[in-house]
Amino acid sequence: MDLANLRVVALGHSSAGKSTYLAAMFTHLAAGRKGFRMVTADRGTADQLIASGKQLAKGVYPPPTSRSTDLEAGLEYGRKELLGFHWADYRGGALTSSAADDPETRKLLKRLTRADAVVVFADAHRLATDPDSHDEVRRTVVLLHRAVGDDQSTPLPIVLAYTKSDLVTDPADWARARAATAPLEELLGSGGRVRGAVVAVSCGRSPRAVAVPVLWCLSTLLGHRARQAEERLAEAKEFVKDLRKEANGIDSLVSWFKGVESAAKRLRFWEEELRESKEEVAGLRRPAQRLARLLEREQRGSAPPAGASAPAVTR
Ligand SMILES: Nc1nc2c(ncn2[C@@H]2O[C@H](COP(=O)(O)OP(=O)(O)O)[C@@H](O)[C@H]2O)c(=O)[nH]1
Ligand SMILES: [Mg+2]
Repeated sequence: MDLANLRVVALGHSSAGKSTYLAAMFTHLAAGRKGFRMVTADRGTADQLIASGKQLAKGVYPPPTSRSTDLEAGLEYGRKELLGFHWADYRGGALTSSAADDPETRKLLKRLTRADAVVVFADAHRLATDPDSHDEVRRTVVLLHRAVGDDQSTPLPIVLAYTKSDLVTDPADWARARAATAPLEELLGSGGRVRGAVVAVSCGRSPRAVAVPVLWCLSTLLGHRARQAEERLAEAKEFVKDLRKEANGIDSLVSWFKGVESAAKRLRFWEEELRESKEEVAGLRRPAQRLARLLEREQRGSAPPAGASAPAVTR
């Protein structure tokens, strides 16, 4: 995992609402929130996203396009770039084809095995009304198992975003939609490296939770890196403390005599480690805490109405 180049895969059937989401999310975060700001070097794309974001705020949806929207973006804290990510959007094809040799499926599988985070877009309205959409959910679960893979050392944030939640008002419809996605919600709560979240999103005039899916991914990964740095710092402190006791003239002489590395030399190494990890922690701790707080704020009221089984959010 490289915090400057995180790979986020957006998965969802065509017309699930991926492009609309991207515009709403980017517009919301590019305006700046609690010291964080989303930026992109690609001015053309930024202008386009913000133009559709502004239309969305008026209740005007962009026409559906089959084009997939990719975005290279960063999240700034203060004026400094904190992390960078690539948002890759996957259209329907690979979700409906079960042939593993289909080129689009193969490409998607490759992307998924390398993904740092995945956002699954599921059209809540369609799930409630069209039984054909249920097969897609099952297929998504199969694909996601590939993303989870065997490597257990890094967390994998996976968000299930129910889109068009403004169109689903009847609790019975929500129950139907959530029953259909139960296998997916189960995977999200399955533990291991999976850090699952379930969110009801709406992008129109009364936007809901538009920042949550992306912030969940970024905050989970940043938090993990910050904890790793804290652990490294604690380890370096211990070593330095012990080695300071050991490093003296006699130790140097004995080590030289035995032909082993002296405590003084190891001390120099661990002092350098200590300095580096102090610097790393200083750069990560505060932004990670702040980002977690921003996520918490944006998450309020974002859980979908209760459905079949799984918990709304798992950590
Ligand atoms: N009511 C409602 N409709 C939405 C919402 N998001 C997307 N849509 C509709 O879904 C259509 C397809 O969305 P799009 O983002 O192009 O889907 P994509 O193929 O997954 O990128 C849009 O043209 C809108 O009409 C939403 O939050 N609420
Ligand atoms: Mg699209």
